[in-house]
Amino acid sequence: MASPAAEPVRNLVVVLGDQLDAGAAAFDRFDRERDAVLMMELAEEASYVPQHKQRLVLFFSAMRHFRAALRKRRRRVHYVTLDDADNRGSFREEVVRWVERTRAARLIVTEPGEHRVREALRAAAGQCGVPLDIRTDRHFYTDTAQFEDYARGRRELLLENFYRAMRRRHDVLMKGGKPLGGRWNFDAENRSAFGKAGPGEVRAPRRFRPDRTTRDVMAMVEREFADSPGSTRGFGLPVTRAHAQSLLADFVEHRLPRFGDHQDAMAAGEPFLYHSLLSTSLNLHLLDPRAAVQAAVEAGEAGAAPPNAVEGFVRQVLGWREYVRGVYWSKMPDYAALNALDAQLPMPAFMWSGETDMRCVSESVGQLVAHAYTHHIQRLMVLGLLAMLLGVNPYEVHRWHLSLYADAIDWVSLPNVLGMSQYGDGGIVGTKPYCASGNYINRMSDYCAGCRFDPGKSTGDDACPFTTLYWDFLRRHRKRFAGNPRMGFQVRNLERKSRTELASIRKAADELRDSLTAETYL
Ligand code: FAD
Ligand code: DLZ
Ligand code: SF4
Repeated sequence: MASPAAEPVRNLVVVLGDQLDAGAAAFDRFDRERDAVLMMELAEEASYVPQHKQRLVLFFSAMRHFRAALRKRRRRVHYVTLDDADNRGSFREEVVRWVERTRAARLIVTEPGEHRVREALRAAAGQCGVPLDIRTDRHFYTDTAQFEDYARGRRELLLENFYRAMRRRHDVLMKGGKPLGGRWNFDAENRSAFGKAGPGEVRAPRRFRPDRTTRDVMAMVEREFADSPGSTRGFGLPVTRAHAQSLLADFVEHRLPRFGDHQDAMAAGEPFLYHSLLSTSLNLHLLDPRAAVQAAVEAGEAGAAPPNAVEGFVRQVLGWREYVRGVYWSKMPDYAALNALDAQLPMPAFMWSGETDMRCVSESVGQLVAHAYTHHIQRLMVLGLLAMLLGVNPYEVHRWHLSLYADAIDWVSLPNVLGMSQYGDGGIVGTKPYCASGNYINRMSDYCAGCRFDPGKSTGDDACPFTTLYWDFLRRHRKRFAGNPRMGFQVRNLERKSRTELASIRKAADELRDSLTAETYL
């Protein structure tokens, strides 16, 4: 601890909970004698939305492990625990306290992952009258200025174009200036369902037994956040770089080979299937995306994984992940307020508890509460889809997502939730809304077989709420989508329905909206 008599600190390097990389730009030219690191466990970050207990354990435990790694490198670390009596609880107030305490001449931070946090740090620096040096986040392939350059002058920010540019620029899956295997994209080969036989036995992803540090954090979270969603029980996510490397190896060996075929498939009782579970490690910067991409590419070269798996995985990490970050920083802060479909309903209570007859929803929310995780297609085509069809406010959906998913950070959650899944941005991230009826879920999963509703029906006692709401969604937004060439097929199908049928669907949808949103959690 610095005492008032100690020498003033030259640079105080602020490390946020999702910046756990000793090679980050904030550490460039770090001088052990004159500089210090500041890390803070903050009540505000843990409660500005209620947060899943496993998410809290992940952040606090990974932060404490990183503190140990820094100290091992003999870097001076001021680490404020959540229960420290002097902890003022917010970025702004804690940074001010520590600048005063260490008499630091300058603050340094790697670009935060959230606009709100960047502004809080700026406010703190302004309040103390010290310069704030915000350094490029080298974790990402693309820095924010490069994305701005890329986006400038383009009418549309299509993922596919950006992805191809990334493949070229970083020479990933390229041969002689052309895409390896002659194709940029194996998307059409990423959509196999499991059929009646189901997925068979699926090997569970590697979990990491909580060590003493993690167990202390688990006890703290159970004590301090007793009312938060979920339980710390079963926590097994990576909290160190070594864990993250080990999970990557486990994925490449056991799940990557089938990742491509079944990327979009869902199965009851199978929360992880062939997904990597690497999002928390990537987002906390325990794992470099280049290492993940490289490992997949090498598996492809060795013949251990087929092209649709390798390309599918590379597209997610080198394509989507970089793209949504670029969109976030080029559109914030206005992006958060977009609500193109004027959706205003609250999030239903069953989206927190899973207590509903809709089997696809109860299964997905059940997994979410158990693991602070669901895979992509459950996010997009079950939970996100239902919220959009109902007309839940897109920022509320984002807040719910931040609450329950361990991997949610603003830069990645907001464009995915508000943009991709809710079409709140009116077509920046996706050129059309991801809207579908229960028939899609039936095709891609075994949920409907055990559900009391019938995915083919839009009215009647056993009508599937997704199907009812789907037709009503098209009806409500028909004018907007009629001119969208990618929606032509869906709009034409709507137009085939008789006025009487549409009137019954509308009545059923109105009743559903009332009943499903009658109870809310917050
Ligand atoms: P895998 O299926 O194994 O994919 C590999 C990796 O690719 C992921 O770890 C992730 O880093 C990256 N990736 C895949 N798709 C995306 C994408 N659309 N955007 C950014 N990265 C992607 N991802 C988050 O990391 N945090 C979020 O808060 C988040 N919110 C989402 C909300 C919605 C509504 C949707 C549709 C997607 C969201 N995603 C988010 C993207 C994706 O669903 C998750 O990254 C993925 O499910 C995490 O599980 P995994 O690591 O097993 O991923
Ligand atoms: C999500 C989170 C939580 C729960 N707690 C902390 C914390 O105590 N200290 C911290 O530095 N970061 C935390 N985070 C991450 C932040 O909310 C935010 O997402 C990042 O700082 C953005 O870069
Ligand atoms: Fe979900 Fe409808 Fe299928 Fe039931 S019938 S599982 S509600 S899609």
